[in-house]
Amino acid sequence: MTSNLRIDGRRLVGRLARLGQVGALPDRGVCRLALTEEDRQGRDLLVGWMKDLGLSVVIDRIGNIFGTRAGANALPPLMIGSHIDTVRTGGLYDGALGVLAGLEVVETLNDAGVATERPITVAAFTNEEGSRFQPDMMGSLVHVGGMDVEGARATVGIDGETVADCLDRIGYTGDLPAQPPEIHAFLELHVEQGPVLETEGRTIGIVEGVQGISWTEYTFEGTAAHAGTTPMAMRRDAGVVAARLAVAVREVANEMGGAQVGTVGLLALEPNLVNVIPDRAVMTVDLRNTDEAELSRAERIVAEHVAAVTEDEGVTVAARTLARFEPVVFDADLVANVEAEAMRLGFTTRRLPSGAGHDAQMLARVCPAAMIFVPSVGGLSHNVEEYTNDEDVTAGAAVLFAVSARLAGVDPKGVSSA
Ligand code: HGY
Ligand code: MN
Ligand code: MN
Repeated sequence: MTSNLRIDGRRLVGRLARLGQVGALPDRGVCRLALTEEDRQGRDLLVGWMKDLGLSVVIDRIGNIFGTRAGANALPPLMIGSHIDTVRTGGLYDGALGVLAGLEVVETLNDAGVATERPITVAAFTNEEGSRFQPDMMGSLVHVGGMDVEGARATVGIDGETVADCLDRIGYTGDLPAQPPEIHAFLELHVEQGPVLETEGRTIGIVEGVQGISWTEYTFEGTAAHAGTTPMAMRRDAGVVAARLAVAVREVANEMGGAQVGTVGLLALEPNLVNVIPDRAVMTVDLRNTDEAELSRAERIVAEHVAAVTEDEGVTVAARTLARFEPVVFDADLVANVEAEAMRLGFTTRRLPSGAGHDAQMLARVCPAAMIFVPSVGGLSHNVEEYTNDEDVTAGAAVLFAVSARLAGVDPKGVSSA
């Protein structure tokens, strides 16, 4: 019954462009850091669209937004979702595609007057990126009971504000208690954010799981001193320790090879002046691997480097875990379902793990979850040049619609005669 139903790719691309105007950067790209004024504006736009589509909208205590289309029966819903917060150098597609494609699924069903057996909930989770407040995937982690909501609300961000204060300020502390949901299945459409699909000329990524993530913040304390008068042997230079560790993180990833990746994305020196030896350095280390044992090995090697370099330079170190998630494998049957629908629709496919973290990895703790990838041009993301062409956006949404219709149980009686 759903074969004559098709999503409207132009409408979806139009919504992506409209949301991309919220937090638009001067030349191109988007900045909607979690719980900022720009995030509020994006949330307001999304809630308005949800209400226009007749969805009943609820917001929970960590600010997750849920818009539900009723089904013929009060069954656990199919949930389709992702996030609309971005990194500071974000693009139009990371996260937004998954939420807005969920709206497109709903609008396609509405236009056709089609009822579904079970409800469909479109979700936008708070602070998926984790750039401002760690850990990442915070809203979905709270939603599935993996993080205490008050603990999450008490989290202090990189700019010193708490999640609670920011949520209250933007008016998105909802009444709904954060409670483990009863969900039939979870689907997330997302851009690949890497080079695989484009390099191999494939349209649809069949995502088998998400690699493990390890985020650690290191604070090194040395001694501020004069850059000109202090003999080299007398220095306790926090900056040089951070620099040596940053190089070590790259070398560890290269030496381990395989799926191992390592990144130092944040590095701040104090007092950060040309003629003062830094007495403080704060930096983050992001390590990831599809294999948990290898990821743990990488963590151990980096810790050994930290001990050796701080000992050598005579500085102290404080380490703080910002995020630590083991690799996740998605529900094999649901993954196969996604693959079968993509093939039935005639798209080229390729199975792969996700290098990036996603809300789906949290929902996988409470229900069958799966993801659909579409190619990122140049493999770029977390970059203002992020781009996925309209044809691939439409293809991904078509696969999402086909799998959603099947999971939501399109009620044959519901198909309008028109
Ligand atoms: O860091 C990540 O993988 C995601 O963008 N939060
Ligand atoms: Mn994302
Ligand atoms: Mn991201």
